[in-house]
Amino acid sequence: MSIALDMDSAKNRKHASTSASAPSGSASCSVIVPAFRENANLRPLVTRLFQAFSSHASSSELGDLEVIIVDDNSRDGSVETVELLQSTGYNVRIVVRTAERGLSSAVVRGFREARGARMICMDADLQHPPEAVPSLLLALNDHKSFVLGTRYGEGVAMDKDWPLHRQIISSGARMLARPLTSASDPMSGFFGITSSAFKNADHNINAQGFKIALDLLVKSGVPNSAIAEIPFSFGIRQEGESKLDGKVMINYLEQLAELYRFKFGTLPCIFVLILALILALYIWSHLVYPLLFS
Ligand SMILES: Nc1nc2c(ncn2[C@@H]2O[C@H](COP(=O)(O)OP(=O)(O)O)[C@@H](O)[C@H]2O)c(=O)[nH]1
Ligand SMILES: [Mg+2]
Repeated sequence: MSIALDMDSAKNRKHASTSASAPSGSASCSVIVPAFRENANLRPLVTRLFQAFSSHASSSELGDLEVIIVDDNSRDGSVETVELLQSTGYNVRIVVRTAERGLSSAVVRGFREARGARMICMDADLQHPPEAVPSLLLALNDHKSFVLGTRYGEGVAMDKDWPLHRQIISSGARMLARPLTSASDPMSGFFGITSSAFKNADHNINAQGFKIALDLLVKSGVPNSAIAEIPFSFGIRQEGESKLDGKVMINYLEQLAELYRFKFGTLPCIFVLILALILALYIWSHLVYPLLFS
């Protein structure tokens, strides 16, 4: 059985000593799945992934697949589900973290554990279609070291049904990331990276950051020409509930500030901020104020 347990207490240590074992075997492709209380989604996710992988026309080019679930001690039967899947021959393992929590750090942990040269990250809740994974994996090659599943590509009209305020927030958020990357959907949680590009970023990664794909895009130094984009339709969560809370905008702005400093340096950022403030003051005092109050 391949179950790795992180330990933060004597009780867990005792449990770990009986059930943990080192992973075995090799893989050329790794799929990383951060998961918190996703037991009901794990079986359909893993079976659909392997089905999509083996039935793909280019499956021989892809080689072997491993799936790594990074679970934050959900205690909802996820471990038992993975054991069952393993016993029926699926190359899947689960890392149960007990000392750490958080989506980005779970993804980073999975990438560090992975043995594939091509690595994909996807949600457990089936909002990212497992059937699209082979296309993302195949998009990674010597010239493309990053692939993004984009919700804004051709043929995908993902936010046309959203209320106006959500559409404005969504395009505003993407616009703010524009100076950092040309990618159309850098906030996507469905993305892939080669193991070598990941190693380039690893020492700078902010594992507490908000959107890990955006962090990796900036910190791996992957040029815009090396980013592939695959449009996909964002599905509906199948089971369980979203773990996102109301602080998303603040978390996103904090992450942008860090990435702007990383990419452009602190002084240029302060300079641009002061210019933006002066411009905002000018617009307020010369255009908005006279229009509203005179
Ligand atoms: N390991 C781990 N996974 C998480 C955590 N928060 C969210 N996830 C997983 O990350 C994926 C995306 O989270 P979700 O709540 O669906 O976000 P949403 O799709 O933006 O609503 C799902 O597979 C979650 O189970 C966390 O703190 N730790
Ligand atoms: Mg989700």
